[in-house]
Amino acid sequence: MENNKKTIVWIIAGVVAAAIVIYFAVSGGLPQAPQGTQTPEGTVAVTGTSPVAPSGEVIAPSGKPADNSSVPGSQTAPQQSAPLAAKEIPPQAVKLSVSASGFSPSSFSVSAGKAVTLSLTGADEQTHVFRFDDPSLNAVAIGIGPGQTRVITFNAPDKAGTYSFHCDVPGHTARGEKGTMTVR
Ligand SMILES: [Cu+2]
Repeated sequence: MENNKKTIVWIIAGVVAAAIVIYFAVSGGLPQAPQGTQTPEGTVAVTGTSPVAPSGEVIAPSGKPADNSSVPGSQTAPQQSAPLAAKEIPPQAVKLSVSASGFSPSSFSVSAGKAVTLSLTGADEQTHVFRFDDPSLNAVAIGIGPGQTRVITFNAPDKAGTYSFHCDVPGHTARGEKGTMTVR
């Protein structure tokens, strides 16, 4: 009788241990605090950027899902942050810098439809404006002054493919300030 009870205790302990191992394997590790600030609309990566709803959709100031093809900075557009310190760039951000020698890195990849937080840092004493070439991403724009960093959160296009971007300041694209975002 005693031995049976011990066996049952060990079986239960084994099942609990297995459940814990499976939980961490599935969840990808120890539970982490959400990256960003929680608001009623969703998680904000950096103050001023658009919140990401639990559904994964980026929400515009209008309260509706952000329209990437709208006018940059408008009520229906994904919002860029105010200038912030480089150490405030959220850990999940795709980090780009730009100077007269171009964007670094000049290419990056994102997952189709997923919320992307993109940071842009000016690495010289000039103004730069990140824009995509495709009108469907017209509102996904970041403008920075000399040495500034700003961040934008937007939903990647649902359609896989390569989306080119450039610096919109006259003369800057011609000298090589361009690159590509690959959507997978
Ligand atoms: Cu530029």
